[in-house]
Amino acid sequence: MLRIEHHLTTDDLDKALRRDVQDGLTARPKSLPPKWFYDERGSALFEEITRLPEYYPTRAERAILRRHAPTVGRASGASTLVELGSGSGEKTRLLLDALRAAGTLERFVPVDVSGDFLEQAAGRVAAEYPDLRVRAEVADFERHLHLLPTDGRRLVAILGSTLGNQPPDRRAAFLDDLRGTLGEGDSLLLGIDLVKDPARLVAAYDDASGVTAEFNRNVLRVINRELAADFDPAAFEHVAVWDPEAEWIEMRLRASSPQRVRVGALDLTVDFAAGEETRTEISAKFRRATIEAELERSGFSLDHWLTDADGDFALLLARP
Ligand code: AVJ
Repeated sequence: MLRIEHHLTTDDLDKALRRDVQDGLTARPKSLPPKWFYDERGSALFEEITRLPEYYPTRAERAILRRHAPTVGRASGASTLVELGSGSGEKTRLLLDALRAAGTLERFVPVDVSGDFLEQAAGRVAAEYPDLRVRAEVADFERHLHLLPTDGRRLVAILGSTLGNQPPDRRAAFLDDLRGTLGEGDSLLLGIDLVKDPARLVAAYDDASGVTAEFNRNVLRVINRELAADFDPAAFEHVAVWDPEAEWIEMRLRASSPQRVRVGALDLTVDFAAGEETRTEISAKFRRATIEAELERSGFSLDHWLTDADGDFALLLARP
């Protein structure tokens, strides 16, 4: 049984993109938010990234779930799995199966900004789990948490270290907001990538076959198409650097020669100096003590800390 709720119109998305591009390309240093990577091509490139030998997070998180999903299922006792960010793959199924085995599963609520992607993914889950009520929510979980269903015992999953793409202040605001929407009996399942050897971290974001570079440049193609811009993606080099103080990976696009770019829909002309870098993503890496403190500050307490055999990634279960 499948229902799709729309909280975002194409007009909302268009406005948000315009604002982000206007603000980001007139700021110093220039930046663009990572959420605009994910059009159809960008989503396919991300899927390809998750299969790269260098990109360990997806495999590590899947290994944790293969081993510990039953613990999560029993400990949460949830009737509703709310998945913030695309819920299409094996990880979602491992959680659904665990909740079904625990005897509590009734409903699945996948939430994503990309309506087409969500419809397809939710449709597949609904077909595979005929007894499950699937209610897909096309929404921006930074803004629409209060619109999600509140009945039943909920397990809110944020997998893939998605939380790490937000800077610390926005992350805190988001966790506060999430805490405010959860009640007694609900729980939070958070997948986070852990601090490790910088060489491995950089390799995960600068793979030898150049898939991440194409993924990074894809934001320029999205802006070209949606906002009538004339970026030459080939004139921008992919850069991935580890910031040891902030403990995050930063992806940037470096203009290899001076570029003048016209963004028609904004009536904006932007100049890039040779070598100038535009930040396109941060991907924070965590330590147990710091994420535990962040969660506590927002009113969550940590119940389970689950890692893969190599200690690369952690899945944590917390309660309000
Ligand atoms: C899975 C969305 C969190 O930060 O690892 C992968 C996306 N960016 N390679 C991450 C990403 C570059 C990503 N998230």
